[in-house]
Amino acid sequence: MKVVRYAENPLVQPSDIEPHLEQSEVIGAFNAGTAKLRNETILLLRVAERPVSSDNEHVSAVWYDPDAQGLRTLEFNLNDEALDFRDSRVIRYKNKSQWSYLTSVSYLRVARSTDGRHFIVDKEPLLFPNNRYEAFGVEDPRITQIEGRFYITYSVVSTEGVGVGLAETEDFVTVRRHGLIFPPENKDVVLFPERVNGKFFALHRPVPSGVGQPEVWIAQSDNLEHWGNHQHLIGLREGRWDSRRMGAGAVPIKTDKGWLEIYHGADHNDRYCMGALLLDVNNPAKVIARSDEPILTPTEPYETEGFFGNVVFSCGAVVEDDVVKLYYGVADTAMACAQFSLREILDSLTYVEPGAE
Ligand code: MAN
Repeated sequence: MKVVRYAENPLVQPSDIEPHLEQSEVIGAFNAGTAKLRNETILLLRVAERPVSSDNEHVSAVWYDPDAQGLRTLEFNLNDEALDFRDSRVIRYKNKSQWSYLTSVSYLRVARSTDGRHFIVDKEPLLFPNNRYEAFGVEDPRITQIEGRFYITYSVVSTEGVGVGLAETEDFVTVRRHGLIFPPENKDVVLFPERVNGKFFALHRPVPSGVGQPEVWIAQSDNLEHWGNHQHLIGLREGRWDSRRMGAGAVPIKTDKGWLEIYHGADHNDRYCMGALLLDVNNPAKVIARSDEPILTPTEPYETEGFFGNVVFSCGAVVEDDVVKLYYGVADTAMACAQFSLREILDSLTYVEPGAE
């Protein structure tokens, strides 16, 4: 399959962005949702900032304190035996009964482009943590245009866990929150762009903590806020690129073969790749075909090296006839884009035997 990465990659990176917080640095501009607004390509970036460390012995975490209704900074000593700093994204207490902190706070900020390659980042965030469920940040937005309005699904992170919020905008200047649509632990919620048999559909990814695995589910709704009729959709595959973790990525694309969903999978080495899934056009809970091999793997230096390397992670694509412009976060650091042929993606899928999934 031909994959054409843009020569301009990475398209947006931390150095392009002024920090929003004082005494802070931008360490990531990644995992952006996409939309077309008139002649503009919109990237709704997940921007991650962290306080600039005062010395080499401490790291700080900043979070929204709902009681004080403002931001607070906590300092952690890197030599503290009670703490585990091995994952660059999280500060964990070895004693599991104490909650973890994130090493950065994420919020959502708009970048705009008229050619899809050169982006200008808005001065202010579109969505900044402002309630207890968003205390540690808002992350990884997906944007679906439904009946003329843009709906944003995004991860909310707090001591209560990771859940999913819904917001709505018309212009990417103002935004209205609808509250949480999936409680913890859940992520990677993507809404279908139109009703099927009169119902709205969403893909979601719960994380069972006892029995069960982080796998993709599908749910239905009459109003986008209340979801039911949950069904398990696809599972992890041992020995493959999606053996450890997975979740929906871009908004499902309606094709003559069915709904094409481009999703992410990670293996046991935490290498994140993108692959695809084909769902029945009239019954999206039915899997027709799936990628045996990923369609995009981290190979370029900007994909293999960064804050958390070996990650390609898409939250949105722009589709024009046969051309799929897949925007994707690289190494939890920056944004890139690669072009695919829709037909080639469809032709690359392996058809699932009835009853096999
Ligand atoms: C994981 C990673 C992080 C993210 C947290 C909370 O650790 O995806 O980037 O901040 O989960 O969602």
